[in-house]
Amino acid sequence: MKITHAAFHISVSALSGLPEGSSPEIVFAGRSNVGKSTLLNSLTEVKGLAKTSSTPGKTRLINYFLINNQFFFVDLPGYGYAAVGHEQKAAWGNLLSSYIEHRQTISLIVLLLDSRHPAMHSDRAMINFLEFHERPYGIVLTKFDKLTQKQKVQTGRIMESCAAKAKFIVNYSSFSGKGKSELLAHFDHYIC
Ligand SMILES: Nc1nc2c(ncn2[C@@H]2O[C@H](COP(=O)(O)OP(=O)(O)OP(=O)(O)O)[C@@H](O)[C@H]2O)c(=O)[nH]1
Ligand SMILES: [Mg+2]
Repeated sequence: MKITHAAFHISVSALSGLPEGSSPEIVFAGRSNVGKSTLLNSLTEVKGLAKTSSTPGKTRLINYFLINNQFFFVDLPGYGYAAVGHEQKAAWGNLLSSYIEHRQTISLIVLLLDSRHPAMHSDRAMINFLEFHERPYGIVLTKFDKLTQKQKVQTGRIMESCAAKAKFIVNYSSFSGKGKSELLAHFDHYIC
């Protein structure tokens, strides 16, 4: 897949505000600060399209970006962000889980895991959730540029033992562009 056009479409804070129609959606999910928004900017090559920050909790809404006037990339708020209150956390959790479980137009969920700590409790819970609801998902291991050789081997072993139903696992660096063409090639299978 080649991305020729990318534009912000809409931000929503409730399921009732989601776009109508049948355009397919590729959704980026993962813990806060794992690099979802940065990956979206790297894939589209539009700097600042999705807002990024070194402080966790930057993305607070479900953000839709229209790609090639054909389908959506969806940037989600991260889970596991400690600095928001319990109530806010529960509200986000409910919104995100309902969205992922029920939204018919989702064609693929891209679960981003930090390649240095790929199997944290919240990530395993997310993988179990996706597998239980039989949602199609693939994994991107982010910030691969930060790994030592030893960590690369360890991460590979850990990933073999969880995420049995993942359609793909891609090692990614938004900074170097590693994994980009591989990931875009996977997307071809989910967008007709
Ligand atoms: N070294 C390195 N840093 C990265 C990479 N991708 C993202 N980062 C950094 O990670 C931090 C968080 O990036 P974001 O894209 O805002 O993370 P997010 O997952 O969207 O975070 P929330 O919106 O809070 O859920 C930023 O400081 C990025 O510069 C990468 O591939 N390599
Ligand atoms: Mg973000």
